[in-house]
Amino acid sequence: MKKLLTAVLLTTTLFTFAQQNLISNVPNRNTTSLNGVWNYIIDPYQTGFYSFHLDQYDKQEKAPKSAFYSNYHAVNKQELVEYDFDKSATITIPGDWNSQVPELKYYEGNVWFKKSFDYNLKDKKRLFLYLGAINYKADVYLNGKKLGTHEGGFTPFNYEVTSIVKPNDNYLVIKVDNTRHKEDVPTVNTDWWNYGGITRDVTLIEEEASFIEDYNIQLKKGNANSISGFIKINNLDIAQNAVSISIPELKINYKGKVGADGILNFEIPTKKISYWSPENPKLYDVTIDFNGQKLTDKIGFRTIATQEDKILLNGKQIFLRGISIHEENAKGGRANSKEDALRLLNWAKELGCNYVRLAHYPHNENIIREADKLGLMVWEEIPVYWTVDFANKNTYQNAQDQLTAAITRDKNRASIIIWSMANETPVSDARNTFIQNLARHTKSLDNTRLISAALLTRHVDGFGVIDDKIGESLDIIAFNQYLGWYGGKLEDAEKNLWKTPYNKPVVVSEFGGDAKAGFHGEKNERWTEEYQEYLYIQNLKMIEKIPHLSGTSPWILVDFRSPKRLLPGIQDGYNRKGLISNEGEKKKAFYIMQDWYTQKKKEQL
Ligand code: GCB
Repeated sequence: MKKLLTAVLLTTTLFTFAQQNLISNVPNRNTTSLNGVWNYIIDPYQTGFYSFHLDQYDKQEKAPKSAFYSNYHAVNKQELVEYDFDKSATITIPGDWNSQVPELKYYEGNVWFKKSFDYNLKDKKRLFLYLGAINYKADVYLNGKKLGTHEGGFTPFNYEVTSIVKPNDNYLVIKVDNTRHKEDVPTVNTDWWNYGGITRDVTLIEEEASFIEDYNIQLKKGNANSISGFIKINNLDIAQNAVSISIPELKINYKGKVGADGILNFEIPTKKISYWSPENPKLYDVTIDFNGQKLTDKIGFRTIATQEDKILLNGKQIFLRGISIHEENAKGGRANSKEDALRLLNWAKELGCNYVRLAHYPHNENIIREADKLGLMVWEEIPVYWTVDFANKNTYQNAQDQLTAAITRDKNRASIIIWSMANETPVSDARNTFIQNLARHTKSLDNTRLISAALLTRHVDGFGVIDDKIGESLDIIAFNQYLGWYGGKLEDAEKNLWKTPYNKPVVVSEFGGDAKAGFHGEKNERWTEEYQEYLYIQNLKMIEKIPHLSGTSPWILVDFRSPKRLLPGIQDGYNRKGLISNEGEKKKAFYIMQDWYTQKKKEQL
């Protein structure tokens, strides 16, 4: 058997499978989890990827045994093999390596991961490997065959593995590289930890020969009494093209036929919808039936729009009582599970929020689904952060691909009201074109939601001016400002006036300052809870007066790890702008914000 395996391995011609269209609604499909214990090999010199003369193994015709994805084992005692996954250390997947392996805390480089599994795929069925997110670059191999390479640390991707999987002893090998590069998205400089690894779920999805790949079921833009969208079938057999959508509570039982292109566009007039909102996070049971294959979901219906400088949810003006959140567990490490999501979102609820800004990249699907259930509106963002390489076409394509994947995954979630293109990007022609193109692309994929970006401002003649040109392409003018932290005097906060040429809703997407929980002093002593508390009091006095103000999402819910925050005894590798510490202690400013939101809520009623 071993000999046979070796022969097969040595004669395998490598073939790279193109990345496939993204399959959506994975949690409700027929799946097998590959989460759990995996073996890993730290490979800073990429010894398992290149020969000693730097020939890339997976570009060669045959997979040599020294390529780690061959997962080779010596067949006799004399043979030279210099790696062994099965004898290597183990790690929990999903999970970043920095918080799990002390020696990898600061590591930025290559690590190989291996999981073995059995899978009995019945005749005529198809199997897909779905990777929730890998930071940053992944080379994926199954049974020695390359499935593909993926870049971008926060969005899902999948490959078909029908012809490769076998009943026993499959080995999935993934090389993960979190080295930062100027042209990547994000670029080399960020104020968050570069957690490396397979940070979200790894899942096998079993499907029929032709199946429901994706769908969009939402209210039609501008019509609160019409549900519209599309259903997309993978590998349609035109003789069997009937599809139905049922929403029993709305007495909807729609039947339609998929076109030769595999797509059915539909529109279903309906009445008496109980609209999704923070007060009423109603989700309807929806079932799509395609040739007896049933795919279920829970979908909320709501409209979101702007009218001059107002944000209207279901036609009614709302104020976004928000908070910014990083995808990190209080004690460090990437958050991923439903429990992680609930911890963060329940804190946001306690603060009085009806809205969360999920910064600075698409978060995991669990948190979006929990926000749907809890009635929290969501801003979802891609990591076009600070100074990405705006003039570079590949960088643009990468950003657009990340946006497409996020929208494909999350477009049926009522909670998402805003897609954000960027954060604090420096104005230039190349940057303007980059963001305008992203804005156009977003609207072409989803014209039902609002778009925004967190902008920077200018100071002219004693005014803060919010006049970034790309505001023309946005529905919501959002900006970050740090009065009393990076500049400006808190005592004079109320004297700081703002103006904007845009008659659009304005959202303060960030403000705040650091405090070390438990560190007390005078209100003018930096890093104390009292300083942060005073900063919030004074900023809110100023923010109240901002024209067209429609919401705030202070920076940030919880202290988070950042390699840029080095002050000993205070920061120790953490950005301390959290209203809650990484130990879960609420700081004084938490209660200032909570009171303000209580007040705002009363004003809304
Ligand atoms: C910002 C950034 C955010 C930083 C924050 C800070 O403007 O958008 O990512 O963490 O400031 O603490 O400086």
